[in-house]
Amino acid sequence: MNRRFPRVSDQDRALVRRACWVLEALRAGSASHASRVRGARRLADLVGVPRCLVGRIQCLGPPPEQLVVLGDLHGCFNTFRAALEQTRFFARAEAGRDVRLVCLGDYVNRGVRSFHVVRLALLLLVRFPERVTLLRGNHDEYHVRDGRITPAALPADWLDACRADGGVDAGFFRDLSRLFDALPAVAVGAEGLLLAHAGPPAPARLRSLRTLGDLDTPACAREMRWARAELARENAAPSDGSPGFGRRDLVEFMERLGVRTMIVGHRVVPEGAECAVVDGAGRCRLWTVSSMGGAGNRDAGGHYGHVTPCMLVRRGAGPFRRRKLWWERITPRRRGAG
Ligand SMILES: [Mn+2]
Repeated sequence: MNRRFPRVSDQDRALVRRACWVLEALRAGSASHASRVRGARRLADLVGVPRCLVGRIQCLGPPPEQLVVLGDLHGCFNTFRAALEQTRFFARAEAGRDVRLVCLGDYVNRGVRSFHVVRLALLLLVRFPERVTLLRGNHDEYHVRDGRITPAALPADWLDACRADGGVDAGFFRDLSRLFDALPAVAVGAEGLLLAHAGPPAPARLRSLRTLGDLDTPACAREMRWARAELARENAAPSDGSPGFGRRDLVEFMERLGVRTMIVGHRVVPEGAECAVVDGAGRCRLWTVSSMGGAGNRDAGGHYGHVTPCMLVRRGAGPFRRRKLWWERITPRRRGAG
């Protein structure tokens, strides 16, 4: 079932290095905003801070004319491409329109076109570094030591497919793992918007959370890409040691940092998008979006047939309250038979 791994070309190697360089340049260019971003106690403190990349924190800057958010892709190149076509992202970005894309991570595994997804994501980042944010998911992590590659998340079908296809290029995976390490863990907007792959940091950490800068540690970033939602519970007590969060944990995190809308992927949502009001006052909302799969989607490699792939879109100028966040179904074109 696995599509053969496309041979890594010199162009691909150059693309990965170029993407690393783009992230480095973004960070270097953001140095003058670092103390404001790190020191922010609430997202509203970021008013007036332009788009910038400080450590693992992507500050989104003023709300754009159109924001597109994609959840997990898991090797589904066709849904990725269809989402871009449906929102006319490339054409609008080329025309200099104020459009933004945030991908929530999990580019690889399970689906069969993992590298196509990575390649397209990197091409977008390199072409539009001011418009594209690629967050890191728990699947976007490989460790390479002495030529041995260890994936952080299982199943690692992508790595298995590479192995079956005549061996893995350890040098390429090393470059790629460096790139994945360099991706931001969280994206924030002054209007009260926070995006992460999975969820808030572990509940035990919340009491010591004072500023946005506290999110920028390897441990915290890891928790935010592995967190498991248990909203039916008040406080999560994960038995298996993996970070989980309950409804109250989430509300505490959001209220502490002044987050009104949090958007995550990671958890599979069959409807493609789900919005949960998590506090009694109706101020804190958690959106979860899944952008992979769909019935009969051949890129999905037999997974996620029960999912209706969706994206979140926010449009419109004017005050934040007038900007509606909405979900749209992603409908990839059917490829011809054979
Ligand atoms: Mn995930």
